[in-house]
Order: sequence, then C-alpha cells, then structure tokens
Amino acid sequence: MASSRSQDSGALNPSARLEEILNDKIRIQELPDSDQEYEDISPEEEAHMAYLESVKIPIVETFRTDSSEVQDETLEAVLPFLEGNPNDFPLNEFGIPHLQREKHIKFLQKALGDYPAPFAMMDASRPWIVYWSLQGLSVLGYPIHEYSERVIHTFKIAQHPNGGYGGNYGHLPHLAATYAAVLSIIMVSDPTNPTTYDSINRKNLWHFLGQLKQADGGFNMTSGGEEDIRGAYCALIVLSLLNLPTSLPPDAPARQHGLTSFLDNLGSWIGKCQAFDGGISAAPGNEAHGAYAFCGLGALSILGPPTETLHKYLDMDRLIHWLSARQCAPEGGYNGRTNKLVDGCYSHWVGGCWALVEAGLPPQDAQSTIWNRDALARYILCAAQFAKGGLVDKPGKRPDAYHTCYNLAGLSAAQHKCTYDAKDYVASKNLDAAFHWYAKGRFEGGTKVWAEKDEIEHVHPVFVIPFSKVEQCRGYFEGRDKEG
Ligand code: FPP
Ligand code: K
Ligand code: ZN
Repeated sequence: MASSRSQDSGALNPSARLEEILNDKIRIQELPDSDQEYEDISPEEEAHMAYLESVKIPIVETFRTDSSEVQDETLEAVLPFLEGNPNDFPLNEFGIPHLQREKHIKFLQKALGDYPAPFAMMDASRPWIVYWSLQGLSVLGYPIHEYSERVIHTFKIAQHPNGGYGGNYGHLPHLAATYAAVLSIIMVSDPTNPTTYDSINRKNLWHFLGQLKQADGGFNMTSGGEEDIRGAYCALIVLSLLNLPTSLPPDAPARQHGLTSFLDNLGSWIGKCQAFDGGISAAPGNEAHGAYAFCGLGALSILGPPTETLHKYLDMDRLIHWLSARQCAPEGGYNGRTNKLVDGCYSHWVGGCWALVEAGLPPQDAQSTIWNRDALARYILCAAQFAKGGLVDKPGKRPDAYHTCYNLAGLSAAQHKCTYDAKDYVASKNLDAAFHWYAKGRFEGGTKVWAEKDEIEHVHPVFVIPFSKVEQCRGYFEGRDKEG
C-alpha cells in the first residue's frame, strides 16, 4: 500500500515547515483532506500521526545559541523522515519502513573487507571494526562462523607478547582494543573447537590488567594512559567472561598501595563518576554522558547483581531522571548529553541502559516499561537507515559499522524483554553476577511499530554479544579452570 506519508513528504521546504511548527501554526502531521486519501489510512497509521502530534516541539526557547541553531537544523533533517519516506523504503503495515536487513548485512560484510589507503589511520581501531561488524551481523541473524579463521589470525598478531591486545601487530596493548578483540574472538568461537578460545593468552592478559588497576579503584585504559569508566567496564567484561582470577597479580603496582583485588574500591570509584545532574561521567568531576552511563551500569552489573549494586553505588532516582531526559522529542532517538543532538549510536548507549536499570527496580508488570521503546524504534527505522544499507547517526550522515552496530543493538533492546534472576547468583563464585540474565522473548506492550519479520536477535544486556556466546565462553573457561 502506498502510504500517505510518502505522498506528503517534501510538500513544504523543511525550513519553512520548521518555522511553522515552531510558531505552532500547523500540526506536525497534516491529515489529508480528500476522502480518497482517508481511505488509505489504517488505524495504525493514524496512531503514528497521533504520536507525531503528541510530541511536537514541547518548549521553544527564544534565546538563540549555537546549540539551538544546530538543534533546529537537526529537526529539519529528521522530521521529513518521521513524516514521510524520502528513501522510498517499503513500508510495513504500520506505515513505517521495514528493516532493510539484506542491505545492512551487505554493508557489514563490506566493512569486514579491504579498505583503501586513507583508512590506514584507522588501524588502531581494527578490533572495534571487527567487533561492530560481527555483532551487527549476529543481531541481524547472519551466521558469522565463516569469519572465524580470519578473526583468529587478526587477533593472533594483534595480541601483545606481554598480554592484552593492540590495534594490530606491534601496537601497544590497550583496554578498548582488548575488549573488542576478546568479544570478537568469543563471537566466532565454539566449545567444540577450543583452539579459538585458547588463542587468548589469559595469563598474560591477567598481568596486563594488573598494570592498569589504580589505587583509587579505577582502571587506566593503557599503561600510563587515562583512567576512566570505560576501563572499569572493559576490565570487568574480560575478567568475568574469561573467568580470570580477581586477585591482583603479584607485580601489580596497586599492591604497593594496599590493594589485593581487581575489585577493591571499584564500586565506590564508579559511584564517584555520578555527576550532580544524575548522569554518569568518564571520571569523577566530568560531564555526564550516555556512553559512560552504560559503562557504569554495565560494570556494576558485573561487580554484583544489579539488584544490589546499582542502589548501593548510585542514586538511581537521579540517574533514571537523567537517562529519561536523553530521549529526544519529536525525534524519538536519544542524545548523549544535555543540550546535544539525537544520534543513532545512543540507541544502544542510552537505550541499552534500561534493561540494567529495570533489573535493579522492584519487579514490574512484564509488559510495562519506564522508557519509550516505540519512539526509539521509530527513529531507528524511519531516520537511521541509510538508503543503500548501514545505519547512521542522523539523516545526512554516512553509515559506518559503529552506528550500524549500536542502532541495531538499540532496536533489539526496544523489541525484547529480558530479566535478571538474582536467586541463582552465587556470591562465592568468581564474578558470577552477569550470568543470570534471561531473554524473555518479544516485548508486547506499547503500540506496534515494527513488523514481525523485522524482529532481530536478542543481545546480552551486559556483554553486548549474543546470549549463547556468553554462556558458551564462560562455560568453556569454567570447565578448563576446574581441570587445573
Ligand atoms: C562525545 O562525542 C562522546 C564521548 C565523550 C564518549 C564516547 C564514548 C563511547 C561512545 C564509548 C565508550 C565505551 C566503551 C566500551 C569503550 P561527541 O561530542 O562527538 O558527541 P555528542 O555531541 O553526541 O556528545
Ligand atoms: K555524536
Ligand atoms: Zn554517534
């Protein structure tokens, strides 16, 4: 069915249109005036229009700043995609573009291919590109085992002789590269072929992490590098997934300050990253940012059950208030910080916080939610899909593996229900907390936005890889460590 939404787009030039919206002269979605057009509108499309109407610019600030200028430009770029269908994507029964699954798969396959010479400067990000692409392909349901040999080879040479991973051969090891490398290896690994898991030198990795632990509880990103909350999250991810001992290696500098465990002072250090406004920042005293909120919540969800750790170290009321304020209206997607612009990658960095936050709240009705999943899905499907494949920050931007991975992770979070079961947690077991999440199928509340065939795979809310890969990896190393 040709939707009225596509017919309406471009009727006004965007800036004139925005002017009128700002002056409250017109409804965001004009209803068509001929009977013929009315017949074309399903109840679901009407609901979509009602949504656009309900979220039209809430407060107009008359004082102009650089921030208000770019915000207006962003609305001009985004609104035509929410109201119409400038990419001419096939629309679902709710009048919203279908997920362009095949195109996104092709885009990510290409992202795993060769790059022209100017991309040499991206070499330090090689592990990230591999991780984003493999995770994006997995969530789209594409079987990634064909990449396993290449992945193992890539990380065999990027593994530093003293432990940890750098971007490529000869690079110094870095915690972000190590995080992305370990997740990539785990995603293509399979317990029936242990050589993939065993390509990780866990003992050297443990020593590398020991060099990064700081006396105040946090982690440096690299030896002598910056200490920030990414370090806490990345370190806990690899410690827990690979079942590494939490005791500090004998040569760890933090031992000279009386610390004996990777976990010493860590929860309270993360707590100090909570800013005055309730958000979480990279390090104590900095500006709160959504990506760091995810790192903080993820780290605390590994340190212990979120039912205990979130309230112990964070003011959750203030954090929830801050996270809620990141969802932009009428865009529907998230921004990363106060007074900044909607961006598809925050679909995960902020959208992915909710599963963790909800796990720490008293049990609620399975179909209720404290965030607007529909609005996020609308932004992703309408505004973040690039015509030729891949997903973007916002309309007008080029797609990349990073925005493709994290838009899709956010879409998955919006589509699915997942719960935490604290009763299976064993405090005496090594970093056991993050292994008690359960995928509970489709989220059925809210209004319909995506077609059934556009439902994508579950993503583990803490590790951000497929659930099955989390279980297989931890199970493999637990078994191995029992053998001694
Ligand atoms: C600001 O960029 C972005 C940041 C300050 C943080 C970015 C960090 C991450 C995306 C991920 C960290 C997580 C791990 C696991 C390493 P900007 O000013 O360009 O964007 P903005 O205007 O949207 O804030
Ligand atoms: K951004
Ligand atoms: Zn982004």
